[in-house]
Amino acid sequence: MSLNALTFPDHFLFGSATAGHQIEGDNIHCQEWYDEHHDERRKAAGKGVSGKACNHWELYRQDVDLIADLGHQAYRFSIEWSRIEPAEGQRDDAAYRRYRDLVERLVARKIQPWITVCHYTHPQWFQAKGGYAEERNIADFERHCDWMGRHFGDLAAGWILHNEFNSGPISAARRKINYLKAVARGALALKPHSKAPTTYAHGGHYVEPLRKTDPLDRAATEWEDWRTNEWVLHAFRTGEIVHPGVDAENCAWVKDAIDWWGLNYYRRHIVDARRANLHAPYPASSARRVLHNVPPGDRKAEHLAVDEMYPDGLLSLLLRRKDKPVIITENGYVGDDDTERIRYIQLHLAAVHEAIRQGVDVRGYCYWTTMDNFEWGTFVPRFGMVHVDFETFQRTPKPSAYWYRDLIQRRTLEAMT
Ligand code: IFM
Repeated sequence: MSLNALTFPDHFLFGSATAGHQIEGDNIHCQEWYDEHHDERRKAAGKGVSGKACNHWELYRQDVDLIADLGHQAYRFSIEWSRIEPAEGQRDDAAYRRYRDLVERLVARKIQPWITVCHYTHPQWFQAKGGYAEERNIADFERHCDWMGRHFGDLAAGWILHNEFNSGPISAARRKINYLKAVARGALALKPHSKAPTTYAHGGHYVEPLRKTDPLDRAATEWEDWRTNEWVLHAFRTGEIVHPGVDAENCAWVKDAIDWWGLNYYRRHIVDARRANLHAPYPASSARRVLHNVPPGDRKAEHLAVDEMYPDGLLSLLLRRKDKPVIITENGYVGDDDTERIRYIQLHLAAVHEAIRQGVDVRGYCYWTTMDNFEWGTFVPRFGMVHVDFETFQRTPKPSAYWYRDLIQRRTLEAMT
């Protein structure tokens, strides 16, 4: 494998990303927190609770300093709706001031704040009303976006309305469609208050047929691609919402409601039409293989283990997004082998560079994730560039954090052989 020196355009942003529930701790008014403590099925599946997470709620000042010292130009993070509005119609001013201080500190350190309005977690009161199962509840999110625009619109560099709603099961079609409409209505509500671009973080679900010439595998791959990716791109491009299992709908206001494409990407998915859930194991491939890099015994962690790095999947997803600017809202390596983390970033940034060369207007890259965090049920898999001791909350940058800082200064990926 070889990689020539690749230079990124001056306007390209190098940054990192987090989500409130995964780092703040004590996010007690959200449904996720409630479920962590009361959902018996979740407990039976061996999932843990977020607790204090990284205690970022209290340590945010030192975290901003750390992110600045590591040279990041952009920082994607979420402002938790359930902290801002813990009960319907009641705002928590102290929580608002703490987030405002975070954003002001980022701006003071010349780090662009990319604000996620909802990263999976919802206020309990919103879920009690049915959440996104009920189309009428989108109005609550729209109202919240208007409030967010009025309170953070002067400083936000970008808005990510929702995270990875695109790829849920067919049975959740109605809910997925309501998420899509919420992204569109939320983006339109932010517009009067903010010049910053709006987007959502698309869970980049790169799919390939197991047997390249098998008609069933090919058809199943097309189907997977539509129900996970293309239905959303098509909706934002045309206003037509076409999701399997639901009659199509025309919503002119959805067309071009967002300004940029946001894209999360981790790995490829192999489709086998002869399996009930269509997902096949990775075939032996020439792609660079990495070790199973999480300890056995933690089911969630095992599920995240990566068999390979597949940057071509990122390139392919980017090449489908030539019509708007793009920001990579997440891309990251899970595991303790920090040398492999550097290799993962190198390979994926090389794919980003190639996409730019081929005409995609990619404006930035946010590594997932700034610091080790709570991975929705477990602290075992570590994605961070900064190691976190979950007992003492001590932060220790890994070698990859310093490597990334040097890359940001040089703006050139060094040659790799
Ligand atoms: O940690 C998650 C994040 O919340 C959403 N995207 C995938 C990440 C890694 O699993």
